[in-house]
Amino acid sequence: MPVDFSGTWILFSNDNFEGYMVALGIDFATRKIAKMLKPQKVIKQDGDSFYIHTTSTFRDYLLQFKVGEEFEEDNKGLDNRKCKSLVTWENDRLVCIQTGEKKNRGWTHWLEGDDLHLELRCENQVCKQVFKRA
Ligand code: VLP
Repeated sequence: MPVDFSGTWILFSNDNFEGYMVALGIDFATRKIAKMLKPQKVIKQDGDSFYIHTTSTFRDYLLQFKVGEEFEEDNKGLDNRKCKSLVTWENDRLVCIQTGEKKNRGWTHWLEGDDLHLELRCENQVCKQVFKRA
C-alpha cells in the first residue's frame, strides 16, 4: 500500500521556525505574527499529483505539483522569492529541492505513526514541524 498524505492536518509542534524565517529574510513584525499561528494543511494526493494548502488566520499558501516534474514556485506571501522546485520520492518521503537565490532550500514530508512530519530547510537552518489529524 503506497503512502497517502491526504487529509486535514493541524500544527502540533514547530521547532526552530524562527531560525528558518530569519534565514528566509522574513522581517521581525511578520515573524512575530507567524510564530503565533497554528496553521492547518489540507493535502489532496492522487498518485503522484499533490495539492498542499497551508492555511492560517494570517496568510495561506497553495502548492500544486506532480512528483518528478520541475515547476516554478513563487512563494507568494512567504518570502516572495521565485525558485525552481522539484519534488521526488525518497522511499516513502516526499523531498522538495527549491533551487534559487537561497542555498540549501527545500523541505521533506513524511508520515510517522498518525502524524505528518515536515522538515523545512534554508541555508544552515532546519525547522521541524509535526502535524496531527484534524
Ligand atoms: C514565511 C515562512 C507565515 C512566514 C510568513 C508567513 C502559510 C510543505 C510546504 C508546501 C511550506 C510552508 C512554508 C511556511 C514558511 C513560512 C504564513 C504561514 C502560513 O509548506 O507543506 O508549501 O513550505
